[in-house]
Amino acid sequence: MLTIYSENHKLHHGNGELMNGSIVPCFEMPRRAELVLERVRDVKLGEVIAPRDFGLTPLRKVHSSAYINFLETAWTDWAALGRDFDALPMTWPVRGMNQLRPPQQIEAKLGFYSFDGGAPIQAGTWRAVYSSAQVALEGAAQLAHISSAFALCRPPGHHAASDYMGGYCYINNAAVAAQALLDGGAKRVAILDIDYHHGNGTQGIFYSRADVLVVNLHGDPVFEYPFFLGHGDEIGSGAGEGYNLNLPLPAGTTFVAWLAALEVACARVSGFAPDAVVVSLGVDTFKDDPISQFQLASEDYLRVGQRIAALGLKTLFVMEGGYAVEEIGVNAVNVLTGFEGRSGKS
Ligand code: OKP
Ligand code: ZN
Repeated sequence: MLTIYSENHKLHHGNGELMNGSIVPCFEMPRRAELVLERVRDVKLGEVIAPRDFGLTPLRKVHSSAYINFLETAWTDWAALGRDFDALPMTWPVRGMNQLRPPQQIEAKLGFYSFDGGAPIQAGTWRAVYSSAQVALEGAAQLAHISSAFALCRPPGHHAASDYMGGYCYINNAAVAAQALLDGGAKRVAILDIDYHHGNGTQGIFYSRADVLVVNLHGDPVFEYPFFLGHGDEIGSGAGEGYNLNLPLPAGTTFVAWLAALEVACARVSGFAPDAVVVSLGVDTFKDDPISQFQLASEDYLRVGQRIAALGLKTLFVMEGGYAVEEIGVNAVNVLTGFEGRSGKS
């Protein structure tokens, strides 16, 4: 399988995040992508290429221009105040507050264009997230000639919606790729999100559309982040009614139970008869993931890949989460070798 990778992800390396009331080192770190790449090379998964530059236009199809302008300029605005530590939001315009007046001050912009404090902005963040989206776009472009590809994106994207960041995500790489596939001639695209967390951003972007089916398997938002989206009764709206499927699962979910949910997800994807599937590939469903509560083992990811291959569709894998850093390479690449019908290693 072809892998697309850009070194530019290293320009983003957040210093710390708030967890359980204290500042801890960021779980989302450059080493994650480096170890996935190392594993891709170790198992000889296939060629690794750098993405071409597809520009901003494809990003603007799923994100508002105001939001993209904010991302591009946020660090400069922040640094102009003499600040040299990571920019993080601290004030959000919640119920009853004015969301119509465009924010002027960087602190106001940070709150306006985010839903949590989990997406720090540094000097290199824009270049890193822009490149991550280009990695996804190269993967989508490659599907014109080949049947599957792996976009080794970092930072991840599925929590980012049309005009907000959060949960380590800025640009929604999977959504950008799905839209690019449609613009390249696909009539229908499915997004299968198997990251442990609900992909609220992806759901939001396509919620009222019937040309993109979004299916999510995730920790039930009654107990798990992102808490405010991802319930089973969110089925899409307007023309998109019936084209969003959430399969929330309880804490402690075993592989057997998870695989049963994947079966339901895959049946829905098949019923949609898409021209391609974009897999939001998070491996934070792993039993030793430091921020998650499912119980998948390394060898289980081989079967995940096998089941996705059985869909018989053009498939673009887009890297999302996974924070058991030492195991992330084996776990992510096991999905890919399982997909190819190769026996990986646990
Ligand atoms: C990003 B992706 C843990 C707080 C969770 C955000 C998690 C973002 C996950 N107590 N903070 O979906 O892997
Ligand atoms: Zn996740």
